Amino acid sequence: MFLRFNSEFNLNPKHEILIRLPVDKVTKDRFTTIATGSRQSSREMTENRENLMSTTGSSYKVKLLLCGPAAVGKTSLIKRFVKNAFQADYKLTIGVDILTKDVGLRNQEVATLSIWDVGGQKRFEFIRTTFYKGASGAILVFDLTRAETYQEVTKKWAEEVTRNCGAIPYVLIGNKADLVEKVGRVMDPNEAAQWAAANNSIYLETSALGGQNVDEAFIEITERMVGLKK
Ligand SMILES: Nc1nc2c(ncn2[C@@H]2O[C@H](COP(=O)(O)OP(=O)(O)OP(=O)(O)O)[C@@H](O)[C@H]2O)c(=O)[nH]1
Ligand SMILES: [Mg+2]
Repeated sequence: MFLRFNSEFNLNPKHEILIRLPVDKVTKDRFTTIATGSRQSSREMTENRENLMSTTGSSYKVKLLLCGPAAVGKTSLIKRFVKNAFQADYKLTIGVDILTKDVGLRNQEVATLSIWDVGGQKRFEFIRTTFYKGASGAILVFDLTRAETYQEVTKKWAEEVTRNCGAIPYVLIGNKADLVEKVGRVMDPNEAAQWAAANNSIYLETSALGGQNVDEAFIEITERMVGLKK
């Protein structure tokens, strides 16, 4: 079942949003919402569907949010984690995209993550908190080359997640670590680490381009969500 929106987002009619509602037994009650623009190719849609259907026999099913301002690399981190791929072109996420991924845990059990990739563009602000319901954890992402994104994440996004989800675990990520050498440090990583520690969390620097710390970040948040780590 599909709902179509376009006028609400003031988008070109071609960029309509599809929201796939929870479907049927075929997907074994997987989370099935996939809201995306026409920019998502049919191949990606198919891959999403395959991801939804490939998970079986997991011990935990948890909803994970990827939050943070536009173009910090949320979609890229997920793509690296789920498909081990990277795309240099920026294609903004319209509304939200959802993928699932099974994660093997150190206690030999499996957690099925439903990863909600929340579009960070300001134009989606009015709708995005509706995606937060039922989340067990969040990855908060900022861009190591843009200091203002750190401010936005630690002030606005963290507060928004807590307000809508309660005190769920999260991990703070500074992404695009591969660019730090070229651009230089635009914010103090110790400040990020201290902020994370003060909020009972940890801070990691990642590169979706090279893969640095990407798996580690997703495994860290998964272990926190299922209670294997505090
Ligand atoms: N060099 C480098 N570029 C990156 C990295 N991660 C993402 N990018 C680039 O940054 C741009 C934005 O990445 P996205 O993953 O689309 O950003 P997003 O946070 O999903 O953006 P919204 O969907 O608008 O919220 C793209 O051009 C990516 O290729 C990284 O680790 N290193
Ligand atoms: Mg995105």
